[in-house]
Parts: sequence; C-alpha cells; structure tokens
Amino acid sequence: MSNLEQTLSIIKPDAVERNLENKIKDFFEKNNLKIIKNKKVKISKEEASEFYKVHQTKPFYNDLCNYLSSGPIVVMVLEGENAISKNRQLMGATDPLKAEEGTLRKMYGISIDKNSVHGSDSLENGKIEINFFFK
Ligand code: IDP
Ligand code: MG
Repeated sequence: MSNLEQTLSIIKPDAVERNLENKIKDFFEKNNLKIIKNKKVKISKEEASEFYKVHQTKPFYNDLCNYLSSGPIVVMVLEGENAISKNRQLMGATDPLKAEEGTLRKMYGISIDKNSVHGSDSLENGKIEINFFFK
C-alpha cells in the first residue's frame, strides 16, 4: 500500500556555508524523496524562535534560534513514500557523533548544534512546518 507524504527539510547555515546544498539535494533525490518546493531564505531571530517554539523550555533554545537565523538556509518540501520517517533515516541521529554510517549528519554534521539538516518529526508537525515557510 502506498503512503505518499510530505515533510519539511532545511539545509542549515553550516551546510549552506560549505556549499553542500547540491550534494544534499542529490542525496534526497537519489533516495526517492522528490524536492517539490525549494527556496533559499535568511530568517530573523523572531522567526527562528517561532519555528523552534516546541523547544522553548530547553537550555539550548536561545543558541538554537540564534544559529538558525545566523545565515542563509535552504527550505524544501520533500515528497515520497513515508517521507517523514524516510527523511529522518536519511538524516541520522541528532548528534553527528551518534549518526549511522551513510546518513547526512554522519557525512556532513559538525556537532550537535551544527548538524547540517532539519526534518519534520511527525506528519502533524510537518504540516505546520510546511505552512510556516510556504503559505
Ligand atoms: P532533531 O533535529 O534531530 O529533530 P531535536 O531534538 O528536535 O533534534 O532538536 C532540534 C535541534 O536542536 C537539533 O537539530 C540540534 O541542532 C539542536 N539540539 C538538540 N539537542 C541539543 C543539545 O543537547 N545541545 C545543543 N543543541 C541541541
Ligand atoms: Mg526535531
């Protein structure tokens, strides 16, 4: 049975800065996640705070919002079979040191805060996140 989903993906500032945009996009396409929307933006601290508000009680929240607003990012809607979980698998663990071989964060992540990519964690949050960037 098919389960076509959409998820939000972000190429974070550390990866954009290192010109990894095309490599990361190719990796998604090769793994059957189609990029159906795509734009490069720079968001404000306020926008980052809104985007990451689920983390507002975490000790790293302020740094996280400063970081996501520190430089250009590429936001994309990925579509494919089980896109939410598929993208999470392709990204690997949050901490690049713990990420599995062959995952984006293993290949490109610098540290837990500069981990190169974001991906929605559920269908519900995916819809909220897609709407945030592509209204
Ligand atoms: P995820 O990106 O794998 O879904 P989340 O737990 O949702 O991970 O955290 C959001 C982002 O916050 C992570 O991608 C990472 O950049 C940052 N982060 C998570 N945990 C820590 C931490 O313990 N220290 C610093 N930054 C963190
Ligand atoms: Mg998350």
